[in-house]
Parts: sequence; C-alpha cells; structure tokens
Amino acid sequence: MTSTIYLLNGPNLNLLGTREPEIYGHDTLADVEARARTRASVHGYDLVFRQSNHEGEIVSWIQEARENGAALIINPAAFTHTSVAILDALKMLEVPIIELHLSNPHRREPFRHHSYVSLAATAVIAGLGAKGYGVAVDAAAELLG
Ligand code: CA2
Repeated sequence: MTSTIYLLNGPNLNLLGTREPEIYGHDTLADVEARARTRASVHGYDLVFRQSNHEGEIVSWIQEARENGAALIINPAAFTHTSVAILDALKMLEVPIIELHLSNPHRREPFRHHSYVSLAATAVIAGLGAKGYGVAVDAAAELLG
C-alpha cells in the first residue's frame, strides 16, 4: 500500500509569482510546494510534486501515479479546458483525484468555465490561491482516511 500523494502542475505554473499577482498571488511554485510538503508530512504522506509545460509528460506522470500513488492532486492549468488526453489518463485511476486551481475559473472568462478534468475529479478546490495547495493535501489525506 503506497503512502505517496502526487501533486502535478500544468503549463506556465513554473512562472507563478512573476506576473498577474492580482489573479494568482505573489507566491512562487516553490512556495506552494513548501506548503503542500508541510501538510503531507503532517499527515504522514510522501509527496511527489512536479510541473510540466508538456501535455504528454503530464499524461505519463498520471500513468505513473496510477501505479505508485495513493491520491492525485492536479492543477492542469490551461490543459483543464482543452485536454481530452489528460481526462482519459485520469479516468484510468482508481484513487481520489483532486482538481486544484489557484483562481476561481468560474468568475473568469467563459472559456475557463468548462473543465474536462472535472469529469474525472473526485473533488475540485478553486479560488483559495496558494492556500489551496495545503487545503488540497489535507483533503486528499481526509479522503484516504
Ligand atoms: O487558477 C488556476 O490555477 C489555473 O489553473 C491557472 C491557469 C489557467 O489557465 C486556468 O484557467 C486556471 C494558468 C496558469 C498560469 O500560470 C501563471 C504563470 C505566471 C504567473 C501566474 C500564473
């Protein structure tokens, strides 16, 4: 039985904290990783934290999580709204999936209102900014019991 939570991040999130702070806040990806790691260790879980700008790489990591993960948290960034490939990969998981967003896409442009990922997600956390990363790990631990 694995005790690893995967937390995957999609395109452009490597630049978090460098622009649009009114939408995404001032924290960097390293800052949100630190938050997530703290919460994972409190709950006794290991955390695999990754970011990619490449759809296929994220698909491969989801397949890896299928073998090695107790739960998957994913901020798919723009792929949320475009990627059937990521949806198909997520559908093969049998563990809790939490879709995570810094902003609340539903109060933004109409093209952000549809999420392919939500069709496979157990839960969605959005609009809490960087705090959402810690909340998502807490929620994953709660779902795992
Ligand atoms: O709110 C979120 O977390 C999003 O997943 C972020 C995506 C956006 O396409 C989704 O609709 C909602 C965009 C990520 C852009 O990353 C940044 C890059 C530089 C500075 C700030 C964010």
